[in-house]
Amino acid sequence: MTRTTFALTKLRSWIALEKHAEAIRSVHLRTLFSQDPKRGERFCAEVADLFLDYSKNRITDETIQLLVRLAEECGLRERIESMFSGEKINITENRAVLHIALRAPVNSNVSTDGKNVVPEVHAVLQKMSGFVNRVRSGEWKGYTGSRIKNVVNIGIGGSDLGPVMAYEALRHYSDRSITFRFVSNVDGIDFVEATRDLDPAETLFIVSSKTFTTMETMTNAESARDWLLRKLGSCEAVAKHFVAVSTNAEKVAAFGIDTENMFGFWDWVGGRYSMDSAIGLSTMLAVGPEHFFAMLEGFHEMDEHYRTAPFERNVPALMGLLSVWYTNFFDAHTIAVLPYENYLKRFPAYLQQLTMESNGKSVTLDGTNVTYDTSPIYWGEPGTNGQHSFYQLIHQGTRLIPCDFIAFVHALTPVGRHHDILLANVLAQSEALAFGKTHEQVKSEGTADWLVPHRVFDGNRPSNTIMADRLTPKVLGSLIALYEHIVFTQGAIWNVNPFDQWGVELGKALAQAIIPELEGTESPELKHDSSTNNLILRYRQMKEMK
Ligand code: G6Q
Repeated sequence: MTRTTFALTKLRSWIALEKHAEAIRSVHLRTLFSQDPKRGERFCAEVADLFLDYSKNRITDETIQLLVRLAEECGLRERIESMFSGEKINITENRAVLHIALRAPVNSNVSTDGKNVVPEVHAVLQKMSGFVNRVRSGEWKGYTGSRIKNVVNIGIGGSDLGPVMAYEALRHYSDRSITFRFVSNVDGIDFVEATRDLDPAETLFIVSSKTFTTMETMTNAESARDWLLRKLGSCEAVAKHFVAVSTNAEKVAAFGIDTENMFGFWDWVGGRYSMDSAIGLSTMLAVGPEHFFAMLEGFHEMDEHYRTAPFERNVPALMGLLSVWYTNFFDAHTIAVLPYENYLKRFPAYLQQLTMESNGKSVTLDGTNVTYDTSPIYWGEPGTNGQHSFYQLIHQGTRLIPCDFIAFVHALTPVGRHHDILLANVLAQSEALAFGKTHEQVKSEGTADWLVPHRVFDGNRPSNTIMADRLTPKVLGSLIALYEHIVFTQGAIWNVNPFDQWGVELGKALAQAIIPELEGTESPELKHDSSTNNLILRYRQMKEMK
C-alpha cells in the first residue's frame, strides 16, 4: 500500500496544518498556559510504566486533532496492522518487519508467510537462557577449565549499539563478577584496548553478526581468534571461547564456531531493531534471563498500546506526530534526547541509528523524490552534563530544537541529595525553555540596559518530558519500543521505508576496492577522482616512510 509523494502535501489535513501552523507560530507557550490553567494536566498520556507530559509543546487541541487526522489520512492505522500481521512492508528487501514478535508472549500468534514465528522466538530465548545460566553459574568452562569472567561482544551497527546501550542502561542489575566489553570499530585500537587486560582462558567472545560477512566484525573476530590461539595454543579452544549470534549457519561453521553454540534470528528482524533478539545475548549474560524477560514484557506492553490505543492517547503516535509537526511545519532540523539518568548515557547514540538509518530517506515507497523533509537529526547527552555544554544553543540560539527529557523518580542507588538536585534540573530546563525570561523581567532585576538583550530568554521552545518510577529492565524495554514506534509513525507519514538502509552500501563497496590499493605492494593504476587518487598516493608514500 503506497501513496504518491504528491499526495502528502496535498492531503486536506496537511494543508490545514500548514494554515494552523501559521497561526500557532506567533502564540507563546506562556499564553497557552495562562489561557488554560489545567494545560499541564491535560496534555499528558500514560503507557506501560511511562508518563508523558507533552503540554510544553507549541500545540492546541486543534493541533492534535489535525495531526491525528493526518495520521488517519496517511493510513497509519492500516500500516501498523500490516506490520503486526507480517506483511512484507520492507518492500525494497521483500521482508516482513516483525521485531514485535521478538517480545510476543509464548502463547501468542504472530505470522508471516502463513507461519507463526512465536514458537521459534521462544525456542531461541530458551536456548539463550540455558547458555546464560551455564556461563553465569560457572558450569560453562573455558578450554583450560577456568570459569568465564569476561564477555566480549564483537559486532557493529545494529549488532553493537543496542547491546552496548542495554548493558550500560542495566548495569545496576548486572553480574559485577563478569567484565563486559564491546568491540565494533575496525580501528584495531578498539580490539586492543578491549582485550589488553583480559586473560584469554577466562574470556568468551560473542560474534554478533546477522550476515556473518560484515567486514569490521569479521576482521575483529579473526583478530580475536588469533589472540586466543596465540595464548591458548589449540584450535579446539575456539569452541569453548566463541559463540555466534547470526542467521548464517554456514559462515558460522566455516569460522570454526560449533553451530550448537549459535543463536539464531530471522530476516524479518532488522539490525537496528534486533537488540531484543539473540543479539541481546550479552545483555542476558549481564543481567540474567529474568531481567531480560522483564525487558521483553516492557517492549510488549508498548507494542500493544501502539497497536490498539486511539491516536489521541497513543504515546508513540503522538510523539511521532509531534516530531513531524516540528520537522515539517516549524523547519526544525534536529531533536535532542536528554536523559537525566546516567545509565542511559548511550541511549542517544542508540537512537541515532534507530531514527536516522530508518527515516534518513529521500524517496517514497514508490520511488519518487520527497518534496518535504524527512528524519530530523537525533542527538543528545545525559543531563546535567549537557547543561554546561550545548544547552546554550537550545535556550538562546537561532534554531528551534525540540527536546525529549527523560527522568526517573527514584535513583537506583540513592546518594545524599543528588537525585533531588538532578530532578530539579530536568524540571527547570523544560520550564526555562518553555517560558523563558522577558525583557521586562530581566530589566526589573536591575540589569544594565546594554546587558538586557543578552540575558533575555525568548522561551517558547518545545519539549516532552517522559517520567517513570525508576529505570528497570521493563521500563527500558518500553522506552526502546516507544522510539521504535515513533520512527514507524514518522515513516508512515513521510511514506518512506524505515526498514532498509541502501545509503550505507556505496561507501562499503568503494572501501572494498580501495583496501587492495592501500595494502598492495605493486601500484595498480588508480581510477578514482583526482582527490581520492591523491590521498591514496599520499597515504602510500607516508606509509613507506614509517
Ligand atoms: C541495521 C543495519 C546495520 C547492521 C550492521 C551489522 O539496521 O542493518 O547497522 O546491523 O551493518 O550487520 P551484521 O549484523 O550483518 O554484521
